[in-house]
Amino acid sequence: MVNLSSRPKIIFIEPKSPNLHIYSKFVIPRLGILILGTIMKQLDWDVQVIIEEKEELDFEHIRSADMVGISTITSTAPRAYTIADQVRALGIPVIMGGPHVSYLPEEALEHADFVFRGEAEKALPAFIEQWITGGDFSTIPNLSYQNGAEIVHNPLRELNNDLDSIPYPDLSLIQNGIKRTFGYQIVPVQTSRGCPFNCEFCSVTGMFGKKLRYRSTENIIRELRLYNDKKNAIFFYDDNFTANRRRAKELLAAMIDEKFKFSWSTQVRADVAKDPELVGLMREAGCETVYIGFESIDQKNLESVKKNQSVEEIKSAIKTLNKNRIKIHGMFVFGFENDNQSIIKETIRFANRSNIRTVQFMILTPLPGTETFRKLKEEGRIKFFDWTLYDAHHAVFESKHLTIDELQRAQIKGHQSFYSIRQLLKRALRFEWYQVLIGIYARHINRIWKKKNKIWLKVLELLKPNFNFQISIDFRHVIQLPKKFQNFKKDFAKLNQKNYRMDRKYGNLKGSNGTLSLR
Ligand code: B12
Ligand code: SF4
Repeated sequence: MVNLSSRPKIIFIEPKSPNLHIYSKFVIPRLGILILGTIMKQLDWDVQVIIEEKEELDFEHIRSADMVGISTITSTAPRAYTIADQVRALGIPVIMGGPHVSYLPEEALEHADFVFRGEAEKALPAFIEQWITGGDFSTIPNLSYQNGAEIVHNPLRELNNDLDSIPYPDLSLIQNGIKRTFGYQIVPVQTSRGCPFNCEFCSVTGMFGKKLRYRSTENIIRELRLYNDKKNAIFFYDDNFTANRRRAKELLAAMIDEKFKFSWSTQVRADVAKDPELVGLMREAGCETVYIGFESIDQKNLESVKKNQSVEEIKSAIKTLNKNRIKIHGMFVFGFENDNQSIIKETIRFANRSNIRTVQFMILTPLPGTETFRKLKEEGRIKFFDWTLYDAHHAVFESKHLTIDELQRAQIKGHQSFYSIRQLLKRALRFEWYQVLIGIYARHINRIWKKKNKIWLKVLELLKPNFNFQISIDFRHVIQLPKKFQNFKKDFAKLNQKNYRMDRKYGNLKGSNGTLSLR
């Protein structure tokens, strides 16, 4: 039996990203801890949600909690573990969840008392009941925990098919709500979970299943009414908003009937354009921008990761969406098996010439739990295991035809080219002021990113000629190299001195725990 005050307190934390990414300015939380926080509030707990990207952690304040819940993806896992260690040092129990720890619960249990794998809306209240009464954890679905010397992984519960039973996330659990960007509040709403596709690099299906699950249209509309303000911009967090066209049309028709004042954006696949009526309804219902994972303009690449998408579909999607005045944020990935310098060049040229408003060139990232991770690890091609680098902006594995350095440079080149002054002028001449603004912001982010990652880029350059060994940087950013690389060590030592100077000016260069050093 735990000794608790009459109104126990739980603080949920979303740790900040270790590095800049293209969305850095748009601080929007993931929904998991907001929903779980709402459930805990309904159980009469005092709940607070801290988004570290927005608000610094104050451990004096955290000390007042009876329990701390941390949510993490792969790139924020090291930061999540550091926070967990600090919280546990205060004698407060820590629970953890999110896609990274769902796949690597043993790793997380070195820092947390309990780990929830997969969805937790049902498991958390059941756990809390047992925790308070000092009961039996073996009955709690999805829970991993240490029982003496043994680690126990309870079986996973079937995915919840009744999404209407999940409460609307209470955004007021975040102090001062979600930060406004350019005067707008971006409001996260999720209408479905799961995706019927199974792209090898994606961790969504492992977490949320291949079967699509939907909330009812009435349930969604009721939530949307709470945000009916033209200063709001809804971001539908669905992985594939139009996966079921019939239900998407039903929802869109209801949104049109409501005459909502807000604009919205979401993620769709290129195949959305196969149904022009659907695209027309999206526009009519206020769709501003769609985020599309085009991934590659090389058919072999698309097939190699089972994307189930053709290059023709990409081109047709761009045409149809533009015709309907829906902006496109195109996401391309470098590092697939067939990628070489000429495909990279072609992809960048394609992005520049197509009417895509904003782009993101990412680097294929072997996220734990995915087929890509399994294959690349088995083939010994993953060279860096520092999770802070797993943010789709750092090259961590050897691709077939490109060195790690070349892969990294390809991504930088992509952004430099798409957001070049020349491209910005072209957009200005077309009076696309929003794109010009985003372009200026992207140029700024790219510049800072390169400065902050100077050491990283240098490391890749130095390692280029002899990259046939495995390097691992651990969470304290210690890089392990075979002894024979003495020259490298000297260069590295020089670099590290610079690093100290830059560190003061730009903040931490390599994550939260200090500088890169040789062991
Ligand atoms: C919205 C979103 C974003 C937003 C906001 C991100 C943010 N604040 O982190 C934006 C667009 C900025 C973004 C950016 C990125 N994203 Co993103 N994003 C999403 C998306 C689509 C929805 C997240 C969400 O709210 N899900 C719904 C809620 C209900 O799920 P949840 O938060 O995971 O919570 C449930 C469980 O995980 C668990 N749980 C979670 N936390 C906790 C905590 C406790 C204590 C407990 C008990 C349980 C628990 O219970 C919850 C309820 O069931 C997901 C895909 C997805 N379907 O989840 C990808 C996803 C999270 N993103 C991903 C990635 C890779 C990125 C980027 C690195 C790359 C990129 N795309 O640019 C960046 C980095 C962002 C960062 N934080 O550093 C990956 C992460 C995979 C991984 N293992 O790391 C995902 C899963 C997509 C994928 N393709 O695999 N993203
Ligand atoms: S990348 Fe998109 S389409 Fe592919 S499995 Fe993930 S969510 Fe589905």
